[in-house]
Amino acid sequence: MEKSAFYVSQAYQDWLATQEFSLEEFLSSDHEGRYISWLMDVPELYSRRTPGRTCLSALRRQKHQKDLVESYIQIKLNDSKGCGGVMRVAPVALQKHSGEIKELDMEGAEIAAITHSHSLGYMPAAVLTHIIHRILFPEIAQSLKEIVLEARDTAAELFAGDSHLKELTDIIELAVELSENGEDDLDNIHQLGEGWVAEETLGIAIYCSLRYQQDFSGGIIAAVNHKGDSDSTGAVTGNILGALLGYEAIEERWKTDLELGNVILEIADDCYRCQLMGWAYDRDTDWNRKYVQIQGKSIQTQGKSVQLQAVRGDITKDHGVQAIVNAANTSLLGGGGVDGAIHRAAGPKLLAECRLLQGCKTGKAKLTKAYQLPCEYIIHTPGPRWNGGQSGERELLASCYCSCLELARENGIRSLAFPSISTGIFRFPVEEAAKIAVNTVKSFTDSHPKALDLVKWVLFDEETLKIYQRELEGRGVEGEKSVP
Ligand code: AR6
Repeated sequence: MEKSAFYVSQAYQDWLATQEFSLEEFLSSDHEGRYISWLMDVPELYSRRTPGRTCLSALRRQKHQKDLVESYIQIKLNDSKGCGGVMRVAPVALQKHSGEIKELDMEGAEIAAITHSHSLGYMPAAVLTHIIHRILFPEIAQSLKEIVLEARDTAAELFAGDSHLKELTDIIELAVELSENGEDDLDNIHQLGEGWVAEETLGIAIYCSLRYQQDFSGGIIAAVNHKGDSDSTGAVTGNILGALLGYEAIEERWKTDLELGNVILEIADDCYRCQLMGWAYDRDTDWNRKYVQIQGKSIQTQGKSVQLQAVRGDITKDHGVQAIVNAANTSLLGGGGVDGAIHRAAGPKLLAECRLLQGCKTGKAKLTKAYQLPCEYIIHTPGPRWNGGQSGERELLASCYCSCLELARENGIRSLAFPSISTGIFRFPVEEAAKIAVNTVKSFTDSHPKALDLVKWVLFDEETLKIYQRELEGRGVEGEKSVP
């Protein structure tokens, strides 16, 4: 399964907090490291707007889950086929997907299944995902009706053998048929049901969209004027007609003064930009910061205490960290030692990005992407050149470590690897450098216990490794040995 359902489930936990706490309570409690989205900074969201009970109870049960769930469809949390799942799934379809469309449909179903475990709760989400994706990324010219029928067929294939499948395909077919009969909307909609359950919501939305293919307002007005769950049927109809007709087709009177309209547009823009980058968090650092690792949280590893390690190796190889530190010089344009190795391994794009940074002062740090290196970021810090110890070298070296750790924290980087800064070409005595390095990192992690998961030193030679290990052991941390 794609990771997206896991990320959505974590974002739902953010939302759950807004239903359980006021903004003041949230801010005054110890939630650092527990939430992921910038939306937690939007005060209006801390408000209960009759959330579905199924949804609340499903999310409360998942509260303490930390690991990647293989399939929400397999984990039955309830037997609900309420419309909450299908109603929230439309953004999945915005992905420019390179594989088969049924993989995306399944992703939609998986996301609906986070809260609704009955197959009629999640199968309609697969159908809606399919419809919206085909509208936005057509492979051949197809009418909306053809798309709907294709979505039905794909669901029939995906969920073959499900005992409720026929109820879903029947309601889709009925919606298509009714949309062509010329009768009154209300009578037709009531034949499809009231929209409280997902297959009815989908049926009503398909009906309204087919009937009002050129008329966004007409479709929405039909979808919200019946005695059932009209906000849900209106929302799903809006998903389909919005994809079909575009933002401009939404009448101005419905867009002006829309509550949280700016927040909605910001999320839409973020989705669009992230999609252009192939949903690659490392390329779209804004997305990463706003939706994946905000507040220094890495959702796969939350809750563990910080690990400090010294290992022997080449820092340009894979050490399972998000960022590596480069012992750079103030030009940031490359050099010898570890700096040269990092530039060679990352490729020429690193130098191109470094040129834009206009250097860096000794003791400070700057961040770049990692390009061909097996991590996400490089933190570049120019260490001090050893000049007998009377020129503030010790303070500057400590400042290198502090600046790197601060930068990591600000960017949600939870694991990083340092080389032995300044002890090569800059000739800082290794014993003293190791003491400063370990002391500085230790006091940072003591004062920010939730900011990081792992700090490693990746040391090139056995002698340097032994010195760092001794320092770590002296501070009660056991150094881990590894073969280069
Ligand atoms: N992986 C891990 N450690 C390494 C690697 C590697 N691939 N290569 C070298 N080291 P140095 P400095 C170790 O000289 O003293 C550059 O020209 C090395 O054995 O790289 O801070 C810059 O542009 C030593 O223990 O960095 C600056 O001008 C440690 O990394 C200047 O050198 C640091 O050695 C910075 O000098």
